[in-house]
Amino acid sequence: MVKTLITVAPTGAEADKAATPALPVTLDELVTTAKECEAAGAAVIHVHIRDDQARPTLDTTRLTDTVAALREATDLIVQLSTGGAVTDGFDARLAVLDAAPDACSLTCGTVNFGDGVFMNPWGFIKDLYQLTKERGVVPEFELFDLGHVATLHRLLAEFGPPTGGHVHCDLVMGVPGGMAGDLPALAAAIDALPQGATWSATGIGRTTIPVMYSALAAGGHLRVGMEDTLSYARGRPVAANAELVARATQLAEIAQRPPMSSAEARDYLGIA
Ligand code: KMH
Ligand code: ZN
Repeated sequence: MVKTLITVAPTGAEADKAATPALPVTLDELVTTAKECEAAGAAVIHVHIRDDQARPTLDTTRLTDTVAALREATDLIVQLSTGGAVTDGFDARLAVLDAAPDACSLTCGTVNFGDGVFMNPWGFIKDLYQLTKERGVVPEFELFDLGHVATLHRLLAEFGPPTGGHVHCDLVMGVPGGMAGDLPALAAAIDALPQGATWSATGIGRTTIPVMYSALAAGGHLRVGMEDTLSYARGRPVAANAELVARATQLAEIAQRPPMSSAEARDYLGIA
C-alpha cells in the first residue's frame, strides 16, 4: 500500500490576517508553522508569502529568503505558488522560479475564483512549463476543473514529461467556479488523468472532509491548510495549520496509509 503524501498550504493569497490571526504571514510565523506541520506529518509545503502589511507578494528577494529559511529549519519539500493572487501578472508569476524552489504549482487553466478570475491561458501555461524544465523545478499540476485535465494532456503531448519524469497533480475541488468537491467529481477527474500520474486532492471550505475521505479511499494523497479552509468544524476556526495536518495524518493512519516522510516524498515525486 502506498503511503500518504501530505501537503500543507498554510497561507494562500486570499485570507485576511486581521480577520484570521492564526494565519502565518511573517517569515517567523511561516517557519514555526512549517516545523509544526512537519512534526504533524506533512512532507510538502505549498508557499504563498505576504509583505509587511500582510498583503500577498511575489517579491523575489522575499521568496528566495523564504526558500532558504524553510530549508534551514525543515526537511519539507518547498513548493512555491506560481498562482499568486488573482491580481498578479504573468511576468511576476514566471519570476517565482528565480527563487529556485524544489517544486512549484502550475495551474492548467483559467477558472472563476470567487469574484475574481484566476488567469491561466495556454500561452502562459506552456511558458511556465518550459521554464520549470529549464530550471530543473518539479511542477505540481493544479487542476480546478475537468478541462484543466485536457490541457495537462496537451502540455505533456507537446512538451514531454516534467523535471524528475513523474507527473503529480493536485485536484483543487470545491472552488466556486471550478469542479465540485464531492466523490462523483473526484472519480471523473482521476479517471481522466494521464496514465501513471499520481494525485493529491484538496477540498476548499466545507468540502475539506468529504474530499479527504474520498481521496484516501481512492488511493490518492492529501493537501490541507489554511489556504483552503479556515474552519476546523462548523463555528470553530482553525487554531493552527498543524491541527489540519494532524487530522489528515490521523485519517491516513486509520486508512492504513501512514504519511510519507519528506525523503520518501522526494523519491516519489522525482525531486532530487
Ligand atoms: N490564489 C489563487 C488565485 C496556486 O497557488 O498555484 C491561486 C492559487 C494557485 O493559490
Ligand atoms: Zn496556492
